[in-house]
Amino acid sequence: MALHQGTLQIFENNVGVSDAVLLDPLTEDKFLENLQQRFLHQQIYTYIGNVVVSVNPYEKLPLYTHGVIEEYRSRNIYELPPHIYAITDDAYRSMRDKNMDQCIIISGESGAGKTEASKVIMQYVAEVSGKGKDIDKVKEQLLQSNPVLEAFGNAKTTRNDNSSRFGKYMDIEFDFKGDPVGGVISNYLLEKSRVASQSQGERSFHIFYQLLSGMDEESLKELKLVPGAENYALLNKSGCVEVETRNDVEDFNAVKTGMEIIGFQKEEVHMLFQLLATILKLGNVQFSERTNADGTDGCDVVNIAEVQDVCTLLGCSLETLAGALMQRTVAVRGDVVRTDLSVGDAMYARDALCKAIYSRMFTWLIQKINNSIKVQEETRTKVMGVLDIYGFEVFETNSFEQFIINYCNEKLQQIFIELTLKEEQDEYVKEGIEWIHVDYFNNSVICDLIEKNNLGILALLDEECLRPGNTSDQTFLEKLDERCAKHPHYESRKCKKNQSDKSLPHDAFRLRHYAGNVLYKVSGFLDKNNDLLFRDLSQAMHQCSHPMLMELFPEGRPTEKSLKRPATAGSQFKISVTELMKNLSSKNPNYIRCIKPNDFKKARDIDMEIVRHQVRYLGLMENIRVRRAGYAFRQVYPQFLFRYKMLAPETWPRWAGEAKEGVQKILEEQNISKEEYAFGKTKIFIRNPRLLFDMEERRRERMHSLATLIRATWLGWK
Ligand code: AOV
Ligand code: MG
Repeated sequence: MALHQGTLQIFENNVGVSDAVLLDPLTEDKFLENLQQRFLHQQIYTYIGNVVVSVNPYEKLPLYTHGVIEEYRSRNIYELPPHIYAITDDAYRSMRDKNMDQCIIISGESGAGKTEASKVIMQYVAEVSGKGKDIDKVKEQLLQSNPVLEAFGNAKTTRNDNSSRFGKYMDIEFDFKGDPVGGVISNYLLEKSRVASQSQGERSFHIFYQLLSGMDEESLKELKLVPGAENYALLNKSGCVEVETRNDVEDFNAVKTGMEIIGFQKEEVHMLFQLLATILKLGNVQFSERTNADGTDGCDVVNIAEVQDVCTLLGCSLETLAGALMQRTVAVRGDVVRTDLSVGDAMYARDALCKAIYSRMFTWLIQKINNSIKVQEETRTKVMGVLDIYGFEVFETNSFEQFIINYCNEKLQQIFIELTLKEEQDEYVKEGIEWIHVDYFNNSVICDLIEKNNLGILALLDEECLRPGNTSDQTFLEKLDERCAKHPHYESRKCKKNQSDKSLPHDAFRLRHYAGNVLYKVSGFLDKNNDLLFRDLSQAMHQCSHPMLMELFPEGRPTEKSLKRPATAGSQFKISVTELMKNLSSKNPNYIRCIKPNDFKKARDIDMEIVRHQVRYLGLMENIRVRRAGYAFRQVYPQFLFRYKMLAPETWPRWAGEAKEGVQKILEEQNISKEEYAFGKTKIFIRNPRLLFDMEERRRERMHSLATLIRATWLGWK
């Protein structure tokens, strides 16, 4: 069916209300019912003003075809049913025609559909922008970065079979014509602990399984590997090797093709695979206890052949690597001594090495992609950024990683609140209309609790990591209990207010996040924040003849004197998140708010309580209130005039004067109090959507009587 012009027409063609701002009455139940009704009719997108709310359908819907793209191309946002294409098109055109840098911020909990949405955006931009040999190459490279990054940075979790385990912000850069000329990807803290272990039912990063099932046996042999993830200690402990919804063999081929298109050299791809093999082999290395003559503990490698294989892969001597795995060099009063590691310490060091190799390799990969998609300074003029970051997470056991991920989501919520209000305010100022203050829940109190200089949880964690003496996760918790006990969003067993709360164990603290309460077990916080690798290991890596490793472990250079402590993981993350927020604030923001309909990854199943929870923490009702508190509806004068001109005798059938005056005539004719609307410079602002419903009703009646009149006249003629 052809879709007509006109803002409100769309509501008639749609199930429910396409823009929740126009809900009447506006209640949470009504909002949810509307989402549900639409979802059950495969209308997964709904607007709140210009924000897209997207409910994950968990099935392929015919929403992303070439034909649909053509429909949305260069149309106004309200002309067609809500779609990511519509806001992408709006953002793209504002960027191209008004020279405004844009960003699209996608948020929502794990599995809600953020990564899929980011791909939909990229697909749209690629299709509607210009064509040509060079442009097509850039587009192809940008698109191909997805399968490659997903292979290395995504994994199956209990919440999502393809969960992003890193945050990604991608700037797509355009020339003055609006054609893509390149891009820059920034990544945020990869969850590298997943390399060493995974929770039951989860997997490590996809690439390991892809390699082991997709690579031919001959090539695997060259990498000293055998097919089958079950053969590797790092992959066979979580009870999950295969995932029904994923095809590791196909995906492996896609990754190889992707790397080729992006411009990876054959040798580079080979080196990456060697490092993956190294990690898998190292993971298989086992240690046995040994008691030294002086009574101290030491260890031996049980399966030295595995270490030998790694040495062959990396080009290093067995003595160096085995030595670095079993011993540690320490400086004691100016003397350098080697001490043996206990089995526990050796295992810890081995895992730390696997994680370090993987995460540094990931950073290398991003740099490599960035180098390929980089543009010449002169051609770049405008930017569209797409943010797809890990969603808010609550698992059975939550650790440092969830703390960091949830902190990031807390910041995104903060920027959403700030910018939505700010944008609204700016529009009022621009249109010369008085701004009315709106009350809203400001989560900056939680952000402060986490990030405040010297006082926040991150600072206290750093303090505990850097403080000499016997510090541990437990002393960290004690410090938190002491400093944060009074904070309304902090809870722990030690706090007076929570002493009778049996659901709070002694080794955890709970944060009342904007999105819900999360209990964090402190075990591992210090280690993960410290993120240290024994120097012997970094030196061993640097000594390898493997060119990539040398680059990845620069601190292992023998001449590297500085034992300067690298910044902790937490403080690095805080810095990059702050930068990200600054970057996003400098652009015109567009939002996609993703919602997960159920916990079973099931199509056509919408659990209203689960959705209600997300609607609450995404602050969607507040979002609607902000839009409605002042003037719920606004439209440029000519469009408004065109739609309602039959409601006033002066404007019907034709109005020759200024559009603004015509609109004034129409509104006067409706006998509405003057406080209900305001005249901006280019738009009419209407306070209560009810008014529009009434006008729509009158319009329908008028159309009906006009049609009757025309028919009667026609019959009369006959
Ligand atoms: P996420 O990015 O929000 O989670 P994804 O975008 O990976 O979630 O979506 C999870 C899964 O839901 C996908 O693998 C698809 O199977 C399905 N899905 C999502 N959006 C759509 C859609 N528009 N159409 C069809 N299926 C969809 V996380 O990365 O875990 O926070 O860290
Ligand atoms: Mg994702």
